[in-house]
Amino acid sequence: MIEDIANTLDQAAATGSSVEQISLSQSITLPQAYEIQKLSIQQRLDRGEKLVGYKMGFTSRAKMLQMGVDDLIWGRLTDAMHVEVDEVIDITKYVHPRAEPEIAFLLNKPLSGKVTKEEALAAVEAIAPAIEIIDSRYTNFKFSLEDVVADNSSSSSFVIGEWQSKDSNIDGLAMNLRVNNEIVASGSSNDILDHPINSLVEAARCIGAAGEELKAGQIILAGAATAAVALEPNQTISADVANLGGCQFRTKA
Ligand code: OOG
Ligand code: MG
Repeated sequence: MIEDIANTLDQAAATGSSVEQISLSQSITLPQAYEIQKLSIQQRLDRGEKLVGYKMGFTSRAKMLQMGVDDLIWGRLTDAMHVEVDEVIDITKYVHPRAEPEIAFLLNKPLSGKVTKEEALAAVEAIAPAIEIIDSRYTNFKFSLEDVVADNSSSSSFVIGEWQSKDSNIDGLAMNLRVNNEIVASGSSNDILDHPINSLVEAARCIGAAGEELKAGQIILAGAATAAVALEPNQTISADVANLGGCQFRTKA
């Protein structure tokens, strides 16, 4: 049953088609949901994709309120999910994509289990402004906690801006999401668990509890500072994070 759900979600993601929420027809536990996520991402890895990091979700109130889920979640990132800065994506390949402004950490040391903020920062090689493109595979972007976790926490694509020094200040930075240069969502880096480094601490804890570790060279997305915004054709979407800079991508007309 777990395998069947994992296959269904993998195929939905691969073909950009929606499926019914699992929780409408059967009940799964949170550990089972993470097991489904792992199996469905394994299908991608079996097709040659590489694991490049992890994403944290529901690390801000804005996101919890938008989606009605208030537990931290995480998902896996593969190389095929990476969208280059200025790349033009075809949103017909997605189900109902949304964009959200984030901060990314690049690691130069492994991290796992209970770590302090200082230990987390000591494992950071660089920090960058980022955009996550989330795309729930469930009809109408509706899900329970277990549903979204099984669906790799809606992870779909991500854009990373230029890497900045690990010593960059990331405390209380204004973060904006713009569509065609107009601000559509604004927040602060401290909307992410009071400070984005806390998200890396949580990533080490959660992923450690799942028996995995964050590795040198991996990217960790800290989670969105604002609600996500639905994508439409022919848009330029950018995120800027005060002194960290910004990044952008476009959608095909
Ligand atoms: C779940 C993913 C949440 C974030 O940054 O909070 C997330 C969703 O909103 O569909 O990526
Ligand atoms: Mg996100």
